Amino acid sequence: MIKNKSVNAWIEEMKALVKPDNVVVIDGSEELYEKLRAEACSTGEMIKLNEETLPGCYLHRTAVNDVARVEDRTFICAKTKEAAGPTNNWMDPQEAYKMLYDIAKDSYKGRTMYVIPYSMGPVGSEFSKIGIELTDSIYVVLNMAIMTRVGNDVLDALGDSEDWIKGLHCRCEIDESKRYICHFPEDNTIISVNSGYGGNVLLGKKCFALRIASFLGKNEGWMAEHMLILGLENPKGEVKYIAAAFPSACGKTNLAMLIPPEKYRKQGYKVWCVGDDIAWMRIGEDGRLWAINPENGFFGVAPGTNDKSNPNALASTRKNTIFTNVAHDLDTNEVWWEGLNDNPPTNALNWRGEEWDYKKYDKADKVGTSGAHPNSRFTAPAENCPCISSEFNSGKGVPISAIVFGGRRAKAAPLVYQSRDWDHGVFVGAVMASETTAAATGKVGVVRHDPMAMRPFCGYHMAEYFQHWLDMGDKLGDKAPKIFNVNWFRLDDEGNFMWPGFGDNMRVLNWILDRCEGKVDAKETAIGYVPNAGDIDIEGLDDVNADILAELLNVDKDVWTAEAKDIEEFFASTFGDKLPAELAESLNTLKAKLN
Ligand code: GTP
Ligand code: SPV
Ligand code: MN
Repeated sequence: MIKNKSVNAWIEEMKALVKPDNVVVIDGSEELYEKLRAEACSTGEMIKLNEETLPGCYLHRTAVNDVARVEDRTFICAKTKEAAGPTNNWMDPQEAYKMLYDIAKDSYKGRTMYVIPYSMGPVGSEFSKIGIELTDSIYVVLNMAIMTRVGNDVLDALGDSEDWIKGLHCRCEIDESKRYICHFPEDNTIISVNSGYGGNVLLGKKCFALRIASFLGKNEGWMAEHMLILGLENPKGEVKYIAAAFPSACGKTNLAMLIPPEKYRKQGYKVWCVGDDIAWMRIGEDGRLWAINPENGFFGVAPGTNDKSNPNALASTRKNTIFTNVAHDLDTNEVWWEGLNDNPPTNALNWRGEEWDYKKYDKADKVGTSGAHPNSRFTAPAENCPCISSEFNSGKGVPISAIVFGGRRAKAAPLVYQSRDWDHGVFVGAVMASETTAAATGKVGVVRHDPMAMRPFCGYHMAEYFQHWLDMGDKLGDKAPKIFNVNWFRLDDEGNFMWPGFGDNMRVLNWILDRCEGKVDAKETAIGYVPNAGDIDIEGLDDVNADILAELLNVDKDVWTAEAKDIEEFFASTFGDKLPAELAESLNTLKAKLN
């Protein structure tokens, strides 16, 4: 059925290893998907939800020990440890293959091998890249069918080419102690064993589109980034595009689908979503930076999504969506999660599939007592999104005016600031830090350095990645996007968010675009340009007055002196003398300006 020789040869090799009972090539047809859905429902792997209120929607529960990315079990198996760099786990490729093949051996016995030909990016676009994922999970097939472009036309576009990414996924026994997510950047290969959760097994996403693609991008002169892409349309109908990198569960999906405050809507402002998680960016013929979203759907955080915080995301999940690890309302056969509304179901199963009493919910023990897991997710087709950009399927991408970094910082980072220039912007991205979230296993709420929100996703030495950013800036010259940093998560002394966030983040995006167009002045501080009082519109905000805004924009000398010390320690202990000189210089400038 598959004509490509290199693909066939690899499938034969993998069949001999994992020994499936049979092989099914995913052709992209609705008939085949329908058959697989029916099979998954018959085995209990998926539950069909209320066809009237949630047509085409399903619920899936992963194993209780398998609910998030496993960063400590994720490896970059480059030839040398040095090539993987200080921020990645490393394993020798030969040792890794041997270990993984021992685990994978015979693991498809009694199971079917599904062959998923998929394209990251519109099929046939110059920007796009093709992968083949082998999996023994129908859940993975059906998720990949939403998240990527899958089927025969991908094989047609591939033709005889040997330029494609291998991905082997084996569920095995979902044994945590043998769970490994391994990347072989020099072989264009990904192997994932003993997991069935999203980012560990939907190999087109973090594994390919970030870890492998970042390595390809460095070698080929482009960028693969953990960024949303949005278009902001002004009342004149002009659309300007912004790409923003925030760590996992720090607001990318929400910002990408933002609905402007009423006052702005009335004037004619609109936000269009191009992507909510990953951007591939190249320099176009005009010398500007152009971006595509390589994905075809949203694998979004469910908790907190509601018709006020993110109506567009909620609307995207009302049909043909797969829900993972949310609560199941047995009365209505619908789904529920914390923050959806104030009416938790009274006859429901929690994310583990146990009878659940919402009255026992304890905020301090979300994993133990909540209906939905804090990292429960929806997999929704991008085409469902009411604000999907008309450029979403454009093979050419969209031109980026501004790059925005951001994270969860209770104190240090102000609401928004602008870097002095591109190189300083690379520093601003490199010194990002954020509180950890439920998107990865491990402790939640600990501040860690997460440069460019790429710490878990950069497929090579991060100091070289910084250098690649600097090199891209040299090539872009005066056509480079302007670089900013935002923080929606600043807390007051009582621990409340000081900024309303969500739709009101539009007020900050407006300042950012005004800066890009040279329409507004700013105040120079030690860390960069901060808005002048009065240039962030707070009209109509109940909880933000001029004093609170001043506090939100304040760059505290003591806090930043401590921050500079912490950055210095991070740079020295992590990168040593591999740190590009431009970043060391920016740090010196920061220290000098603080004095
Ligand atoms: P990944 O899919 O893991 O990469 O996450 P993401 O970056 O797309 O994050 P998402 O938009 O799903 O938001 C994660 C959490 O942050 C949700 O609980 C949101 O409610 C919350 N959040 C998003 N935007 C804001 C904001 O502007 N202010 C506040 N306070 N919370 C926000
Ligand atoms: C993230 O953790 O950044 C996600 C979800 O987008 S996952 O696909 O699991 O990586
Ligand atoms: Mn993400």
